[in-house]
Amino acid sequence: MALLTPEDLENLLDKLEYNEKVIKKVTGFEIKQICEETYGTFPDSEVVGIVPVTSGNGIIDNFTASLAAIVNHFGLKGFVTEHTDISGYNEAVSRRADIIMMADDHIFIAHNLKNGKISTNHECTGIIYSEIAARYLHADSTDILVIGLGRVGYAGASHLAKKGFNVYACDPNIEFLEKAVKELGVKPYERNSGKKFSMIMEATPCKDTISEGMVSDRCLVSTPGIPCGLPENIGKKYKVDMVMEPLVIGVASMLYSVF
Ligand code: NAD
Ligand code: 2YH
Repeated sequence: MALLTPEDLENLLDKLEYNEKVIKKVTGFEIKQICEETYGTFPDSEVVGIVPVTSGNGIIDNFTASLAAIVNHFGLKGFVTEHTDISGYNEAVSRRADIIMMADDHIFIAHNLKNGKISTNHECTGIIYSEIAARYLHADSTDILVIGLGRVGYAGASHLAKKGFNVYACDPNIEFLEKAVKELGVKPYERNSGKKFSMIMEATPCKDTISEGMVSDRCLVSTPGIPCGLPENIGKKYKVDMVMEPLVIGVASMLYSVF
């Protein structure tokens, strides 16, 4: 599994500001509004305790500090515990956190201690990026392509299928593709089919996953994938709008899902 790097976390709020503008332009909504409507929730002055976790590859420089900045950006009070791991968890509860956020190398969770709701970053990231793609104002049909059916992409495809979209998907992992066909009713996307999309959600850890044959003119690519799957020349040639941001949008989605 790909871990975030300290470089991914540089200038997060600048990247957010750019993406806020793109999201408003392509959907007509702000991220907060999309989260509110997706989960039917609103913030209520929750306090968020963020616990650094040392297991596995250990602390990622700036990860918990970035989470605190994101929490504050969305109008909540966030603090990073002085202690790590179990001691940090105990400290967060003692300091009256309503929501605990913490991540190891495999999973990143938000747990609301007041209402018992728990969310994962991979599922909430899939939901919010697919929801952004689904709201594209200039979509030419309800056909949408999901590239990558791992943890994030599967959650996105599932969200879109539940919303009634006509979901096409591809993944070199045949088991993942067959599972999505069987459980979600997605259609396998054939690269040589000539079918192009005005809405694409990309969720892979690979470059250049988006090829010229997939994109229609002025399509929207909504992608949490790191690195970017859209080659620059294709983006320019087809005047693609792209939503791509390494952490904040997914974290906003996690918070709203547990309010
Ligand atoms: P994952 O490893 O569970 O799934 C990735 C999937 O992509 C795999 O099933 C793989 O077979 C597939 N894939 C690889 N190459 C492909 C190709 N050319 N075409 C189609 N599918 C291909 O990973 P994940 O947890 O789902 O995360 C996906 C990406 O999203 C990673 O880069 C991760 O770092 C990133 N991520 C970003 C955020 C964010 O907030 N921006 C949050 C979570 C994850
Ligand atoms: O980046 C990660 C993993 N890829 C899980 C995220 C799921 N999308 N984890 C962050 C690890 C943070 C570290 N333990 C810390 O600084 O607390």
